[in-house]
Amino acid sequence: MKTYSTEKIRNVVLLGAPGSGKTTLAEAMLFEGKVIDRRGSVEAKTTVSDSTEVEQAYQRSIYSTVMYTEFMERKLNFIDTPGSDDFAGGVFAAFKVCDTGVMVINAQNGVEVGTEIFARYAERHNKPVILAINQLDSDKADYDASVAALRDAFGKKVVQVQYPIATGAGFDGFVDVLKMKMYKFKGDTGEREDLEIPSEEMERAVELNKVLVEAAAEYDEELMELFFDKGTLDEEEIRRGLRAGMKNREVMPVFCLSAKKDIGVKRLMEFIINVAPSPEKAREYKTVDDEAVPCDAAAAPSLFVFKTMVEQHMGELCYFRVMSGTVTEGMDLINANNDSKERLTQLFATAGKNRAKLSELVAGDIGCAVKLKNTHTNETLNGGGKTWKFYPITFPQPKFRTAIKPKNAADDEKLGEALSRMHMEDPTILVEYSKELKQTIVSGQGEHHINILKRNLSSIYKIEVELLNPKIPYRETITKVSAADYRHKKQSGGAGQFGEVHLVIEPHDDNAPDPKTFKVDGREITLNVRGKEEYTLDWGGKLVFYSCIVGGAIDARFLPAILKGIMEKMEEGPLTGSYARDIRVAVYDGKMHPVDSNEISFKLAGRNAFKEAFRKAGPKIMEPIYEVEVLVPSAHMGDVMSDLQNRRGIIEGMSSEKNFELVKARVPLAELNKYSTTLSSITSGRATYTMRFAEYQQVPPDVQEKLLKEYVETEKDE
Ligand SMILES: Nc1nc2c(ncn2[C@@H]2O[C@H](COP(=O)(O)OP(=O)(O)OP(=O)(O)O)[C@@H](O)[C@H]2O)c(=O)[nH]1
Ligand SMILES: [Mg+2]
Repeated sequence: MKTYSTEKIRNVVLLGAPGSGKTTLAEAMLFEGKVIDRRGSVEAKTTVSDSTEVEQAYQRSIYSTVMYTEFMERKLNFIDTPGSDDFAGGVFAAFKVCDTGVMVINAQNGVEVGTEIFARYAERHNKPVILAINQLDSDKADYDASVAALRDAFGKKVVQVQYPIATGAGFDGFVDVLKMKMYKFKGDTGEREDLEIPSEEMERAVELNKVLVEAAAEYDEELMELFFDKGTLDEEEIRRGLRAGMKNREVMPVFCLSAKKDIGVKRLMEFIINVAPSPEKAREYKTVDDEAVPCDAAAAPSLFVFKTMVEQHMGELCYFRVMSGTVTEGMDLINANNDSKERLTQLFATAGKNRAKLSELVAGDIGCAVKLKNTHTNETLNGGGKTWKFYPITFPQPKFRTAIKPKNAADDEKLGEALSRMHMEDPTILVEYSKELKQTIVSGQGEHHINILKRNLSSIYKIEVELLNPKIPYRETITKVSAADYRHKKQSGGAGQFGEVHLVIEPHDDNAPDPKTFKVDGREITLNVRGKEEYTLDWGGKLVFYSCIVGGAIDARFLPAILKGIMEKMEEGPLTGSYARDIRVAVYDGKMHPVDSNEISFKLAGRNAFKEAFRKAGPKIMEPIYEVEVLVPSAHMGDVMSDLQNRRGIIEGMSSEKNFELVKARVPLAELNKYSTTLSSITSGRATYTMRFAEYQQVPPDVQEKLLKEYVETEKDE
C-alpha cells in the first residue's frame, strides 16, 4: 500500500450499544473501500471484524478490531469495538488513538444504555462524535423517535444532516440537507443515485438545512458574520462550521444508515473524510513529562502501542499509532519504557486477517508491527534520540473479582502462562497470586467478561478451571495493652530446647511516645528501652519491636529469633490467620538455659508469647472497605440505595447530573461479591460503577464472631 500523508488520514472509532450494527457497518466500509469484494454478515459468521470462534458463537464482538480502507484518495483507519461494557477495554484503547467517534444507533431502540455509556466515555476522552442512525430498513425502525431520544440525551448538539423518506422495508434512501440532495439506493450494493429533492420534501429539507446552517455558524465568528450577511452558508462553509463545532464537542451530526443494505455508508465515509479532523488537526498528544509532541511527519519518529495480540502463525502483533515523524520498515527504535532496542522488520495496515504491507507510515497513521521482542501495550518506541513516553491508556478499574484454579492441579503452570498472555492482550484482565489468600485472583469488567475468559481457557488453551469466591483479605489488630510470658521447653532425647520470653504488646500509634511503664494483669512493668526497630509491613500498617532486656536475661543474639517468631505470627494472625498490623511489642525479660537455649527455642517462645498476649489484647478483625461510586438513572436510584444498604454500605453522598444520580458509598469488600451482576439486574444494565480500596475498618461483632468460628486453627502450641 502507498504511504498516505498526515492530512490524508482519518482515525475513527465505531461505538454503540450491543447489536446496533457496528460490525456490519465496518464490513460495509471495508467493501466500499475495496478491501474486501464481498460483504460478510454477522449471522453467517463471515464478517472480517468478528473473526474469532467465540465472537462467532455469540454473534457479538468481544475484541476491538483495527481496520483500514482507502477511500477518496484518503486512508480511513477505523476500529470496531464491542458494545458490551464488559469489554470496554478495547474502547478505551481505541479512544487513545482515534480522533473521532462514530456512534451507531439502532433505530429500533433509539438511545440505549450502551449509547449513554459510550457517550460518557467519548466525553471523558474529549472526542467528537458523529451519530449514525442504523437499521432504518427494519420494520420497527423509528427515525423521529430516535432523534427525539438523542435530543433528550445530548440536547441541541444533535443536528440532523440527513433524514429518511421512509423507514422499514421501503427504506431506500434519504434527503441530505448539507448537500441538499436526495440519495436513492438500488439493492444492497451501495450503488446510489444522486437526485434533486422532490417538491413534497422541500419544505422539511429547507427547514432542516436552516437549522444545520445555524449550528454551523455558531462556532466560528467569521462564519457567523457571513451568515448574517448572506442569510445562509454554502456547503463548504457548513463543513467548516461543523468541523469547528465538532472539535469542541458542541455538534453531533446525525446520519442515516442501513449498514446491512449498504445504504448511506459511503455518504457517511465521505463526511468523515471531508469534515472529521485529520490527525494533525486533532487534539495534541502529551508525554508524561508534559511535552506536547506535534503530529509532524518530518520530526523524530515515535510510535505508541495501543493493542497487543497473539495470532497463530504470525506471533505477536503490536498495533500502534505513529505519534511523530515517519517510521519505515527496517528502522531501529528504542522502547522508552524498558530501553530495549526494537527493529521494525515488517509493517502492515490490517483489517482483521487482511493485511497490506507498508514500507512506511507517517505521523497520525495507525499500523501494525510484527515480531517486536519486548514491546507491549502502552509503550512508546522512539528514534532520533528522543525519550518520549506517552501517557498510558487508563483502562477502567476492575469491577468483578474471582478466584480461579485449574481442575487439574498439573495445569497450574500452564494456567499462569495463559493468564499472563490474556492480560497482555486485554489489560482489563488483571491477575494476581495472593500469597495472603493463597488464591489466584482474576479481575475483569463483569461476570460475562470472566465467563468468556473461562471459555477461552478451555477452548484455546485446553485448560479447565473452576471459579471460586475470592477470600477477603482481613486484617487483625489489637485494642489494648496486654502481656504474656511463655516458656518453650522440650527434653525428649538428645539436646533439649529452652527459651523463655516475657513481652508486652499494645496498639501502635505513629504519634505515641516510646513505652515506659505498664499496668497489666495487676502487675506494674517498667521498661528500659535499649533498642527500637520499626517495620512497615508489606500488607499495610506497622510492627514496632522494642528490646528492653536488662541484666542479660536473654542473650542479645536471640533477639532476632524472637522477632522472627513474632513476625511469623503477624503474617498468620492469631484470630483467623489473616495478616496482623499496627502493633508494638516490647520484650523485657525472659530466661535462658546454659546448654539447651538456641534460636529455634526463642523463636517459638516469641511466637507463642505474642500469640497469647494478642488474644488477651482485645483483638479485632478489620476488613477492607471500598469506595463505590454508582452512576444510576434517577428512576433506579431507590433500588440501588437500598441494595447498597443491605450490603452494609454507608451512603456518603449523592449528586445529580441530567437524569442520572451519582451515589457514593463505602461498602465492605466482603459484601461486593458479584456486585456488577446484581447492579446490572436491578437497573436493567443502565448503571455503571467504579470501586477502589479506601481503608480497613473493624468488622461488626456478629461478623467477627462468624469469622472466628470459620477459622479452625490447625496449629497447636508448638
Ligand atoms: N435490518 C438490519 N439489521 C442490521 C443492520 N445492521 C446490523 N444488523 C443486524 O443486527 C445484528 C447486530 O449487528 P452487529 O453488526 O453484530 O452489531 P454490533 O454493533 O457490532 O454488535 P456488538 O458487537 O455485539 O456490539 C446482526 O444480526 C446484524 O445483521 C441494519 O442496518 N439493518
Ligand atoms: Mg460488533
